[in-house]
Parts: sequence; C-alpha cells; structure tokens
Amino acid sequence: MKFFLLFFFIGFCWAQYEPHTEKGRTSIVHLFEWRWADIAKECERYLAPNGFGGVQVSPPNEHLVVNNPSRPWWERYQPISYKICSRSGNEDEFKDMVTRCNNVGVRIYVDAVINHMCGEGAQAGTSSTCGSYFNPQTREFSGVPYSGWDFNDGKCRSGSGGIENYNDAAQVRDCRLVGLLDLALEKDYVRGKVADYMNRLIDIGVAGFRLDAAKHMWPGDIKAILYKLHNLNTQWFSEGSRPFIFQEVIDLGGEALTSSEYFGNGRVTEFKYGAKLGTVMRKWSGEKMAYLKNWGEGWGFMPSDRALVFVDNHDNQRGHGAGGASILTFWDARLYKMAVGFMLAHPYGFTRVMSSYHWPRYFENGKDINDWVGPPNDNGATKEVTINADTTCGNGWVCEHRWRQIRNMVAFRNVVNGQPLSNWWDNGSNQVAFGRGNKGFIVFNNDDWSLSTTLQTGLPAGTYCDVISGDKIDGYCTGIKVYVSGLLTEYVKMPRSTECTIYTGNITDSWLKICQYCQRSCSWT
Ligand code: AAO
Repeated sequence: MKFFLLFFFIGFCWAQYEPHTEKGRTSIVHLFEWRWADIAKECERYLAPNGFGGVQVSPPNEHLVVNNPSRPWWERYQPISYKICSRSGNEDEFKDMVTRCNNVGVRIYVDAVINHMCGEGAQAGTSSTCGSYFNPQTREFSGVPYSGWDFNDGKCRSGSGGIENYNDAAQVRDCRLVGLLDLALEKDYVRGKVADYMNRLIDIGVAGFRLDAAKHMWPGDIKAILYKLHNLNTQWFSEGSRPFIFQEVIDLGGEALTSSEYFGNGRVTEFKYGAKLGTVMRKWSGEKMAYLKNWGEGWGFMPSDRALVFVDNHDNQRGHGAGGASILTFWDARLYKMAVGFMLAHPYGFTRVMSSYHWPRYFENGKDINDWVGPPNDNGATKEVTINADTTCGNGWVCEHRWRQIRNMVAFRNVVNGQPLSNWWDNGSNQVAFGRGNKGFIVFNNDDWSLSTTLQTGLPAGTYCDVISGDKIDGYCTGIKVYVSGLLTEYVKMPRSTECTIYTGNITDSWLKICQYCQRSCSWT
C-alpha cells in the first residue's frame, strides 16, 4: 500500500499535462522551420489577435549541416550540441522571440531532440550550424561535451546496432533509430547535460517541450530528466508552474510499446487520430462521418486529457513517421479544412495545427522522392515569411493557420471551451452536425449531394454568422447568415462537400472574447 501511494505521489507531482496557454486559448500551431525573427512577428501581428495559444518551434539547438542532399529539413533532428544556434536563428533571436511572444500571451514549446546526436555515418569535422567540432566515429561532441562513454553502444543487443525489430522494447530504446547515435540516458552525466539545455530554455521563458522520439527513450529515464527541470519563468508564469510535456510516441497498435507507458511523464501524441480521421474523410475502408459520433476514446484512442492531437505533422505530411497515405495535408485542401475543422470543433484532446512550406512533391513508385526538401531558402539560408496583401503568406510558405476556415475554427474552439458535445445529428452517411453546449454549432457535408434539413442546435434564438464561409468583421457578417429560432435552426442549406459553422452572434461573453482578440468593435447583433 505504501509503495503504491508513493508511486502515485511521484507520478502526480511531475507529470505535466497543462500547456499553460493564456486563459481562453486552446490550440497551438507548429510553425515548422520558421525563423525566430518571423515567429516573433507572427505572434504579435497574427497569433495573439486571433487567439492562438502557442507555437511549437523547430529544434533550436546546434545541428548537423547536410549538403547531400542539400540542406534537408531533417538535418535539424541530428544534434551536434545544445548551443542555441540553429537554422532558425541564434540565441539572441530566440530570446527575443520568446519574450515578444510571451508578452502578447503566446507560448513557445520547444521540439527537444534528446534521444540521440547525429547519424553514425556523418563526416567528422565542423559542418554544423555553429561550427562545434564533432566526430561520430569516436563519439566526440566537443560542444557538449560527450564522448564514447555517453552512448548506448554497449547496451544495444541487435546485430547491426540499429533498431531492427519494433516488437523488441529494449531494442527500440537502446539501439540506433535510423543510425542516429543513441545517448545513454541512464547516465547521470548525460541526464545533467540534457537537463541543463532544457533549463536554459525554461529560464528564457519557454512553456514546455515536445520530446522527439520519446518512444526510443525509457519512460524512467525521461522522468529522471524531468525531475531536474526548473519551474517556468515567473515573469510570465505563476509560481511553481511545471513545463508542459508532450512526448512523440507513435503507437498505432501491434508493437511492443504502448503510449500508456508514457502517461506518467506528460501528454503523448495520438497518431491514431490523424490516420483514422484521414481514412474517414477520404471514405476509405467503408468509413463515413456518421461513425464519428463516438470519436475519441470510443475509437480506441488514449484518454482525452493525455492526448496531443493533430491532423498531420511534419513527418507524415511527407511520408515519414507513421499514418501512411490516409493522412490529410494542405495538398488536399478541401478535405483538409474539413478535417481540421472537425478536430477544432470536437472536444477530444489538446489540439495542434500544422503550418507548412511548399516543396516540389513528386511521387515515384508511391514514394515522394522530394520528401527531404528543406524550407524555402537562398543558398541554405531560410527565407523570410512574407505576408501578402490578402493576408496569405509568400516566399513558399503555406501558412495553413492563416486559412480563414482554420483560423476561425481556432477562435471557435476558444469560444466553446469547456462546453460538452451536444445535439449530434447525422444522416447515416457523411453529413453530420453537432453543437458545443449553447455556444457554437457546426455542420459538415462530405456527401456528394446537398444537405437541407432542420436541426436542433441548442443555441439561443438569433442570427448567427457562419465563420467557415466568411468572417465577422466590425459587427458585419461576410459569410452566410444563419437564423436560429427557438432551439431550432430553421434552415441549413449547403452545397455538397462543404461545412459551415455557426456561433452566437448576440453580444455575449463568448463573442466579446473573440472581439477582444481581433480588437474589433462588437456592434453586430
Ligand atoms: C535521416 C535520413 C536517414 C539516415 C539518418 C541518419 O533520412 O536515411 O539514416 O538521417 O543519418 C527525421 C527524419 C529521418 C531523418 C532523421 C535525422 O524523419 O528521415 O533520418 O530526422 O535526420 C520512427 C520514430 C519516430 C520518428 C519517425 C520518423 O519512432 O520517433 O521514425 N519521428 C521523429 C521526428 C522525425 C525525426 C526523428 C524522430 C529523429 O518527428 O522528424 O526523423 O530525430 C513505425 C514505428 C514508428 C517509426 C516508423 C518510421 O511506424 O512504429 O515508431 O517512427 O515506423 O520508422 C505503419 C505502422 C507504423 C509504422 C509505419 C512505418 O503506419 O502502423 O507503426 O507503418 O513503417
């Protein structure tokens, strides 16, 4: 009994599930490969005014510079040291970003690559973003420093030294993932170096971490590192706040490891979410939207309060990682907007929106041969994210988070936060609708015929603005206006394969919140 209580106490103390977003902000966005200077500006000019809670940033530490192929995005997942010195900018620029984003209430979450250093085959030298000497063959990383003592070479039990069998838990944790030199995280010295790095970031003001390749680390080793972490910076966070932790564990079932082993440390990425939602929206394997009625735990997902969810991520949008061809991305814009809209309207999980750049996708034998292509750049230097007159991004940046439907659904999620899913309706096929208490209502039509029906919304009577088809600007609705009488929506008519969202247009608390973000007047009724 005593043992049980002690265990429970430790787990409770250190597990960190709370993202520390500003009150009323419920989603984060991954600004994949953005420069710190651009993220700082985006926090001020766009993310804060539109109610985004935070940003997942690409790994900020010194990393390998790969020239063959030329500067792939994945070079950032090959650490050379923990100096804050990456393709996105230097330490001063990083600090400036964290300060400016925090000052407008937008949090920064760092992608922490702590399972490994660079690949075993990299050439010894100084070809890295900060020029620290390293030698993968002798395991010397002078910028940390690490030496041969600090890696798992002696511990790995596979023939090749690499992970050969995902059904062998020890191999997955102790051997090299795609040849990446596997750190001995059971060593106090290594834990200390990793914790020093994370603590420097915490002291600068970050709110938490994505733990890259968490599946390849023993949960107990992660916990030991988390123990060493500082509380968040009290300039922006309340006394005693622990960093938000979400661990990248790919668990689609059928392997030795499960996500639940990591719940004691924090949240975990739910990869089934995007894989299944993509299958439903594409209507593969006989799936249809009507089946989404019990979406969430009912579909075999982890508990909602442990899940970090997303439609696509930087790996599976280009065929890396897991999920396969069902994953929806900006390349399938119409279905993608519906899927992201569904995710943001549905109460399950903590939501992350993806924001990408264009690359010359080209399939050969079912594989994108350009899956390595890095961010828009001039001779390797990442290009600025420019903003066009119509608020879209230039210079090759996609900026899905600026797409009207996605941006407005981020606001919708904030407004309906805490409200239960209610008034589910479906036609037995791919037309579905549901509300979130009396705050908002959404309708999807992914059938090949139009939708025309009367729905119970749960909303107070009034005129509502559909924020999928338009915006509410200065009290004027540029989208479809929807009239709700009593507790019934009188009329919903939608062309095939569209969606529309309705939320309260009366001057209520929830609407005022949105107005505050937009700094617009609220005279519309
Ligand atoms: C690069 C080169 C390599 C080279 C290496 C070292 O591409 O050829 O050997 O350098 O020189 C990224 C890139 C890698 C890149 C690496 C380092 O994706 O291509 O390697 O940077 O530059 C596993 C891990 C997961 C990982 C994912 C990519 O579990 O942690 O692979 N994601 C993170 C990052 C990612 C990064 C790293 C980790 C490394 O997000 O960007 O790599 O820091 C199964 C397993 C999964 C496993 C996948 C892929 O999934 O379950 O755990 O993910 O395989 O190996 C079905 C199954 C599903 C299965 C899937 C694929 O869907 O249901 O379970 O098939 O088989």
